[in-house]
Amino acid sequence: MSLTSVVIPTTPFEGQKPGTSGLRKKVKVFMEKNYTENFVQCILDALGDKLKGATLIVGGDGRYFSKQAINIIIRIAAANGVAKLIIGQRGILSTPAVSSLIRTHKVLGGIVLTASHNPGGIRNDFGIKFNIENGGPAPDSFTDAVYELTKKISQYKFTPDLDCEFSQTGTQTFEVDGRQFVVEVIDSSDDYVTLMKEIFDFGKLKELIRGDGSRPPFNVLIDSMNGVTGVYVTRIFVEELGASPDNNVRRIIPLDNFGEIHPDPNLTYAKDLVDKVKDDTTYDLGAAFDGDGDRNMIIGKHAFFVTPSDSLAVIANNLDCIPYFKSKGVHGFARSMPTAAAVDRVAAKLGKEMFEVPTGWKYFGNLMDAGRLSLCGEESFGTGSDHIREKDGIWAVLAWLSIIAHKNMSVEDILTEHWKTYGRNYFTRYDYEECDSDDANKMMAHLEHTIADGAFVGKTFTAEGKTYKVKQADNFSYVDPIDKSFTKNQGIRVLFDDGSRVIFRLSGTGSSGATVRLYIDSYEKDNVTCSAQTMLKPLINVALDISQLKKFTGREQPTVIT
Ligand code: G16
Repeated sequence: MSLTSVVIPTTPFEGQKPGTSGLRKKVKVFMEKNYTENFVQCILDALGDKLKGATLIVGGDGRYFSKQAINIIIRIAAANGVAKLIIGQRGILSTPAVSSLIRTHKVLGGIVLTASHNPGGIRNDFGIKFNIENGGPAPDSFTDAVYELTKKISQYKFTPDLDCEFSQTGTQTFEVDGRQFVVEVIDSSDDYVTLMKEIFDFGKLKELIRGDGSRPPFNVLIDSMNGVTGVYVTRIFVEELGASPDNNVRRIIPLDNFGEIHPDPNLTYAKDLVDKVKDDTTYDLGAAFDGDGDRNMIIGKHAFFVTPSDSLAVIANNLDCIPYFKSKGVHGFARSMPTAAAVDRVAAKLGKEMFEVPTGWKYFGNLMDAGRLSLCGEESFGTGSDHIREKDGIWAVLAWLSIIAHKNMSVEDILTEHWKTYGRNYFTRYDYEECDSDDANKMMAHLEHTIADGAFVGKTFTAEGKTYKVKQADNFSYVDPIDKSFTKNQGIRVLFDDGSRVIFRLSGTGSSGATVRLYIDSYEKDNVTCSAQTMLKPLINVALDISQLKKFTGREQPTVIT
């Protein structure tokens, strides 16, 4: 049957400005008449002439409203001359899997339906982001263009009678306006599993998890937090590596409301996992992922916590345990600005280039494409390499298991050995979620004003008997070394003369209100086994003093401490 597209008049919505990683709003906002349609049309318009005849990947973490959004995308894409959509079965694709598929199939890009670690369900969040040809999140220049289009959109193209099933794999062909339009529904995990098998030695990992003649099974507890990784965890950990479906994995069925939990792998929202690993001392490693599978948290026996900054440094120091890097070689390392500088010390020792970029995975892409970056990470529980252009939760756990298999050491011993070699960057992050936006903006303005005072550099602050002298203070900006694009206002940094730092930023991933993030980082050469909260207390008090955070936000305590 030949289908005909129509043009539907619409009017702009305010606030369709993508944040750190795509547009994230309450589900009810996306459900408003034409809201999703407008945004999807603007993404396609921003692609310009390249769109006609192109192929796009579509999928996401399966959260509430995903199926409706995919139906909208199918009908708009067909009407706009897209030749083919490759969709994950039931709309399910993790964010790393989308990145991999874009690269494997060499297509124009992908539309990812997720609000990542934000809660899902009808009362919570939905999100849409676009990933470009290299597999990575679209750069600011693209998302800015989309935003400009959303402010003046007056119509979108739609194929109302196009009904397309995506619950089963297979290829469907339609004729729309006399052109062929193909939808290929693929298995959600095949491509990703193949990629992981190319990167890691699955035989060795299986021996670790199942045990062999020389050592007992290494007991893991992998927690998908009811998010999309359940599909991949089942394939990789249970079917390929022989983990027990009863004892080694949990919450592996993706639910559209994540079972009413906050699918964010940190010590607060993954406390359940932390408690289990603490209580059951047979567990050697626990790991959790977020809703769309790009974040990860690693804990060792007795729930020994590995900060994401340390995780990155340890992986950097042990890349020779991973076959992929042995064959491809190791180029530079990178981290986002608020991430503690532990990896910088590894880069210095190994003689690798080191980059410090703004918060957001999109800032790593150009460096990887230019062959200057192999491994990078962020304090926000993101770790990944140039195998794709997104951070990758499952990859990070497989990297850790490869290191453990190679060194035959516990997570804690690996960390302790690392700190003895390099010293330790003590790090903590305080999040003050859902603050009033005006209050948060006033606090940031106060900080801008404070650091602009010529007398601020050189000033001293004392808390609990420790004195810190300001060496440098700025609002972080970045010039991309490859395309020279300039990004400013990326967070207020106060650097002290002993190497400690405090950083203030507003989150770019929330859907309402403002989240203030306070990052604290301090380096110790020898004193490496203290509690981070004790060690950093004076610096935290200095940060609260400089920012006047309690006065501006009315908050006595953070909502999340990492
Ligand atoms: C997203 C980006 C990350 C970034 C994080 C920061 O994470 O992909 O690169 O570090 O946001 O979040 P915020 O702006 O809230 O500090 P995700 O996992 O939400 O896609």
